[in-house]
Amino acid sequence: MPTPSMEDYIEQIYLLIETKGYARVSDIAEALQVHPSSVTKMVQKLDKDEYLNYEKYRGLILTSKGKKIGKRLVYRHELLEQFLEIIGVNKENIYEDVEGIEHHLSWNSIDRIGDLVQYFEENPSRMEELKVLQLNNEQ
Ligand SMILES: [Mn+2]
Repeated sequence: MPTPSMEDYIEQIYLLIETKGYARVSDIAEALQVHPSSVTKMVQKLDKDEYLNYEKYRGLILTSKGKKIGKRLVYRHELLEQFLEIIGVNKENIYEDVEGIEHHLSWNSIDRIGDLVQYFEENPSRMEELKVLQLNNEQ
């Protein structure tokens, strides 16, 4: 099992490869706001644990294990953003809140949150009821 920090790296590497086609150490450092030497260290660990293959001058590619996990981590992040948006969390809090909770929920909880998101998407009138309730609570 990857640690929370490893999950952050795998998630960002997956996103970078998906959007740019490649993930350089400098891009990962920028995305995660860390020093490039920390990235190199972590990338070596991820290579050792077979999440990716890293060659100093040729860059890195995710293994099938790394891709599979990366995809799930990106899905989890996006699902939690959708969830917080549905329950009415202010837009400016959503990204940071997801970064704070995403590593600490079981996949069981993620799946049940997925059901709830689907439930609200399929029943927009319930979403309206929730908004009315929230407006009443704010008064
Ligand atoms: Mn994330």
